[in-house]
Amino acid sequence: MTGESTSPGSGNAEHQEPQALLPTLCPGCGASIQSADPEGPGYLPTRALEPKKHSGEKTPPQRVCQRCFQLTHYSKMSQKGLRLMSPEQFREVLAPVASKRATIVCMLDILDLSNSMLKEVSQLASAQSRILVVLNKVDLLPSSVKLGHVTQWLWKQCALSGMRRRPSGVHLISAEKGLGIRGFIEDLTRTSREARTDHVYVMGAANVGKSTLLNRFLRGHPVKNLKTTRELTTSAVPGTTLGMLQLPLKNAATGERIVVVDTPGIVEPRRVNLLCLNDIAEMKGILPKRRLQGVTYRLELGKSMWLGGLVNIALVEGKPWFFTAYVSERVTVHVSDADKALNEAYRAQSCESWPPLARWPAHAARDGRASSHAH
Ligand SMILES: Nc1nc2c(ncn2[C@@H]2O[C@H](COP(=O)(O)OP(=O)(O)OP(=O)(O)O)[C@@H](O)[C@H]2O)c(=O)[nH]1
Ligand SMILES: [Mg+2]
Repeated sequence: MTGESTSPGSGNAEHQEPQALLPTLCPGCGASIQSADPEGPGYLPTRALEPKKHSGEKTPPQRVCQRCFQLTHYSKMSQKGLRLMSPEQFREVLAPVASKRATIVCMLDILDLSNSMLKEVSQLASAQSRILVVLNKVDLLPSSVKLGHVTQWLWKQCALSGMRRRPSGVHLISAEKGLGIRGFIEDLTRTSREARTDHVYVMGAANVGKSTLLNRFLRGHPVKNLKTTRELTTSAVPGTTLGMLQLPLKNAATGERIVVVDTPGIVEPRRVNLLCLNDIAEMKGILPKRRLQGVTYRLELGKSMWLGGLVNIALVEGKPWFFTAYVSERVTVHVSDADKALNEAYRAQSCESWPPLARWPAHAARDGRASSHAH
């Protein structure tokens, strides 16, 4: 799966066999392109590559696989399109990184820091490599939060996380809104220069925003994109990127060149979005779009707080306590009696919850993680 995305055949496309026009990798997700198995990764029907006669196209434009096309244009994907890599598969795909001198960008998600701080990433870094930690999606932090405090806290979390070595730097960014990108690029080129490498691997848990960061680079400023390629596929579905895609860039200020590589996300089984795998609308809905605003409830003994139908926090002993939930604007928060929460009939009729409570028993039965108890 490794390699650089290539554009479809050049020359007079009309006189080539459709099979010969197949690009090697999907420029959206990095999967190897194939036209044999419609349910497999990288599927692209050969007819999609034939130039449209009426459009006067000589060379067909870069085509993405069917899965990327559906995700991008219709926000949909078949259940079979969901490709969650096991840790073993992940290690296999990323094995080449371990033998390279590289800068490793370890990307974390402010929405779920503890489950995006992955030891695998630092374990994959070779002895000559440097690690930069970036905490993404800071656009979602409440405006009262001081970013300087978050940076200090992030350094501490890195030290506590068991990372193999101290990162060369930490950055708070928003790949989507472009916050912190300039400082990050400066540090990235400086770190790569010091490590005497031009290869940068962006790694991390699924859904943290790796491909969104590369798309930000694609749009240029403060880096110049040296390759004409379409945008990488991004989505709320974990496991969107399936292979490695390279993006050669030039630092607009210093002229230094680096090759930034997008990688598949590691699937951390405790991430809450995995509870919504059956429904792409839910996966989208639980990701906040606006700054988070806390919703506070005072829980008394025997009461419990529902975060949609995904999480139930019950006060099972101790004094009344204030709980503040930071969730997507679409997720409902409400309080009920703890014993009612465990009552099937209550769940069935509580249709005001979103994501629906009806899904909760299946998740809870599957992995026992949907409920947490506060003491
Ligand atoms: N609010 C906010 N959302 C972001 C940001 N970056 C990414 N996202 C959202 O996070 C989701 C995942 O983004 P991707 O770029 O596909 O994540 P990824 O790490 O490449 O995911 P995989 O390919 O599955 O490993 C998408 O819904 C993005 O819109 C950000 O800076 N702020
Ligand atoms: Mg991706």
